[in-house]
Amino acid sequence: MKVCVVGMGYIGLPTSLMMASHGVDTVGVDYDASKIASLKAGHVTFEEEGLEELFHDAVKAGISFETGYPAADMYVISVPTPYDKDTKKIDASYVTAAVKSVLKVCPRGAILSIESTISPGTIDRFVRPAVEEEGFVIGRDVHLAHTPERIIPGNMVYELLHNSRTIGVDEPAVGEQVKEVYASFCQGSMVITDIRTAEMTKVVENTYRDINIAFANELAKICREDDMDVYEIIRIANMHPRVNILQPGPGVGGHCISVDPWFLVGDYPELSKLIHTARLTNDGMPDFVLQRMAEIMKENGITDMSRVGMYGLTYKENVDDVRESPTLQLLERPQSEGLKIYDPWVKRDLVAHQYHDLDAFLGDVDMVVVMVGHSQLKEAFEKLAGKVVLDTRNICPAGDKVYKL
Ligand code: SAJ
Repeated sequence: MKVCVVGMGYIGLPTSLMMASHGVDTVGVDYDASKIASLKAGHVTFEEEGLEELFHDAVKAGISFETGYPAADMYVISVPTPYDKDTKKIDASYVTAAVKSVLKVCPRGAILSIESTISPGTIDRFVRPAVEEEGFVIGRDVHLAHTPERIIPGNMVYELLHNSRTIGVDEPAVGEQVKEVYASFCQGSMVITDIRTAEMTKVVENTYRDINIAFANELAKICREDDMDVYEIIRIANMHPRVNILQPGPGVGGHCISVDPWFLVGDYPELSKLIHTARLTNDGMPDFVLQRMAEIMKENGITDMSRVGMYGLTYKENVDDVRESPTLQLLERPQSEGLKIYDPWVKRDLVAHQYHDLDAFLGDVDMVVVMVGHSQLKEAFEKLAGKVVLDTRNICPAGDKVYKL
């Protein structure tokens, strides 16, 4: 079976490489010519543990990269699904545009599988009508599937191999065909279900995590109020066999957990109060960090914001992805004016007062706010000696001037 993966982004690229390196005849497509040129020249387009090696294996196995859509038996559509920040509803236009492009070239009987995260009901509301508008009969001319990804940035290669998967289809026989493609590399179990269940399950998984993190963040605030150690409390509570609380932090970023719960709030505003509150709690964490910074600055007689530095600009540790990152959220607040910024994973200039050298950055600040727990810092805590530190990730060893959330 020939597979065409549409969209060479954070999910499409590793998925296509995994298929190709496990013997599937695979083409990776993206309309961004510069991305395809760089892949053809032998460069991966983002940093991720194990991705280079996987890329070389896939190239050796014969993967090709194109800007045009080829004829294939199965299309895995992995394009962005942004959401409207005001209405909280999904913008399915990239998905429907990709589907329409595929329909121009796909042979009769091809499978079109949406790998992007979509809000529940998107396939019924947007994809089916788009296919029918082009004169195709679903189930006869083409088949639809939804195969939502589950991999976590920072551990994508391992999780692609080992996570279980959900395959949503209209017809079980099509599910078996899709399963065969993923079985080329996936060692986890694969569940075949209907499309709506697959859509909903994916969003539910990320919403569950968002609510759990919001609970941890709320506990951090409660514990701060009366000077209790939230980390110790969570550590002990988690020793209970049925308790598993996540960690508080400076907020929730990334393009998944901070976005997907809004799909449910946007579509079911009256029925999603808990989900909504959790979102607001997590989105409010950058303000809580600013409040903590103000208290700590006052206590240490620091009055000049330009003597304070934020360590970390990405949405979490050891990735180069800055989408919706808590640091970027915090920098939108007027109180952040003057802050200095450094992140070893962000090579381009993204924000004002950004440094590209840790020592130069530390040389210019008296206080460091640890926003991301990159390994670089974990291996160099001694460099923070003499600084006032606000450690929002609970990674720094205890010290006189080390404050927690
Ligand atoms: N975070 C905390 N405390 C924690 C865990 C995370 O504050 O205890 C923060 C992180 O720092 C980050 C944000 O939450 O800012 C999200 O990070 P994450 O590592 O929890 O998740 P993502 O967004 O990288 O990946 C998630 C994963 N979903 C689940 O674990 C349910 C991944 O499996 C999905 O494939 C991915 O979303 C996606 O693409 O949907």
